[in-house]
Amino acid sequence: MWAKKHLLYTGATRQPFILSIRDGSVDLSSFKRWLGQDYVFVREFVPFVASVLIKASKKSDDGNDMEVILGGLASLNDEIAWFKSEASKWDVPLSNTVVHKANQNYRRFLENLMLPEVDYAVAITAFWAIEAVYQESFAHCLEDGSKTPSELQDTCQRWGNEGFGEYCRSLQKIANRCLEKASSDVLTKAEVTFLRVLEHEVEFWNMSHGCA
Ligand code: HMH
Repeated sequence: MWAKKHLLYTGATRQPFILSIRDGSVDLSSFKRWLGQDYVFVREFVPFVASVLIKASKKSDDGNDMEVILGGLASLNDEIAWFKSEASKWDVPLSNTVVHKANQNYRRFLENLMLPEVDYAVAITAFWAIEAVYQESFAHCLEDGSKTPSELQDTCQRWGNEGFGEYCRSLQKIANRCLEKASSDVLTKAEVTFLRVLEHEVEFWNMSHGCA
């Protein structure tokens, strides 16, 4: 299980689309496709994060969880505004977007995770993994030696910046705390959910890259 996780995590954060941004060879039509599709994704991600917030308010024994998740929701507010301005800069229409299969599948997966019977530990693990993949992927495009095109720097900064990294570590801490106390049944569900997130992330990059 651990080997599989590690392999998939590397696959999700070092996927060819990300590597093409990092080495400057990225096809801008791929980037635009990603932009339009990710906006649609984020509009489903917001209610998912809201559902995690509700679970935190009911289940959590640590008062700080709510603040961290609420901070995440606040940054999604900025993110939606950013998508709108970025889309107009790139001439990507945001209404009537044809939602690609991989995106539909990912959105359906999130919908299922919003159900009240899904344990807080499982939902927060998914939430952390979803954010962490973007953080690690885009931070990789900002490292020394990367040749990320200047017009994509802003996108990479959005998720690759140190503050976002700190926020991901806060989510990870919450998830770890919940998992330490979880039953083996919940632990298994969280592991499976984590792997599913990675698979959906890989599919999402593949779709953007035009290989799906
Ligand atoms: C597909 N995964 C996808 N889109 C995002 N915006 C994030 C993760 C991080 O918020």
